[in-house]
Amino acid sequence: MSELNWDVKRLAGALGAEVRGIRLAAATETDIEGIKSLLNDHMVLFFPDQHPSVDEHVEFGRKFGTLEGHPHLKNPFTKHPELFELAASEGGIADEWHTDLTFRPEPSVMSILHMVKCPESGGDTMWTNLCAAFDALSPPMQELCDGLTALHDAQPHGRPEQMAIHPVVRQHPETGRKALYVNEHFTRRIVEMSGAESECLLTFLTRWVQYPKFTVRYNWSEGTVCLWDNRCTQHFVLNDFSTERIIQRVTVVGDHPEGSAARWPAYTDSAGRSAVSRHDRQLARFLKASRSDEEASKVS
Ligand SMILES: O=C(O)CCC(=O)C(=O)O
Ligand SMILES: [Fe+2]
Repeated sequence: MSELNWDVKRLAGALGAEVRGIRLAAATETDIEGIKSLLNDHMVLFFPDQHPSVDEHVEFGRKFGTLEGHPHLKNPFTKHPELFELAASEGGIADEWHTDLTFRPEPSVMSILHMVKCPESGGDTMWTNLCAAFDALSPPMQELCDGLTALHDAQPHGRPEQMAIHPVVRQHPETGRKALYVNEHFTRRIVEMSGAESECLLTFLTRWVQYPKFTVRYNWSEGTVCLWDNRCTQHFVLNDFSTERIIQRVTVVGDHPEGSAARWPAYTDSAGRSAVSRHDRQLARFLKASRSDEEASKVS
């Protein structure tokens, strides 16, 4: 079936669309191209009444690229190491705004989620459009952010030693749009600023992306499949439910976030020792380790 025959309903001003009239388990190559194009327009897509089996879900995911397991979540589906299940009754409600896995050098490109069991009420998920959030900043703030990079770590997963540095403004490889690429869950520090300045700017930016007009909120029904572009969105689960909520997810492997190069050196290079220098230690350690890795790769 061609994209033209699908019923596409935009859900909010900023992002999100519900799509009917296609059975994902039977998606052809043309359908997949149509879905990719819709995803570039809407950033998050919802396909109600799909109810895919685990095999169908994994097969559908593979049509978008190589799949990866979650680095830190145990997976009950041993047959499919790429699929993980999140049962909220066993902890793990993602109620901080985040882009998935930004503590990795190549955070995932896309996730495909199947809502298996809805709570009796509540448990909606929200997404925010990081390009709209960037576009709405004033020109001086855009210019400042576009020359900065930030350190991300996996502290929320109990793995603070897993870190990566990404541009604060990321350019989407397909649409060319600029996205504000910092999140309250994983982003720790602006590399080129002092700890105090970084805290101030990150607090502003990570709250700015949560401004309601950049978001969509989705109320699930069982059997809905959702795809989101992890390069230009963040998401947040409402922790307002008490009965079981189960999702299953597959994740398409990541790409390297591209953006403007840092216009200033890392702040720790020029910082003197002071009472606040302890805030710079994590960054200094990561930069030192990355530089010795670079030197080693030049030698070998
Ligand atoms: O449960 C959800 O709605 C989304 C959970 C989440 O953050 C994720 O799957 O990355
Ligand atoms: Fe997530």
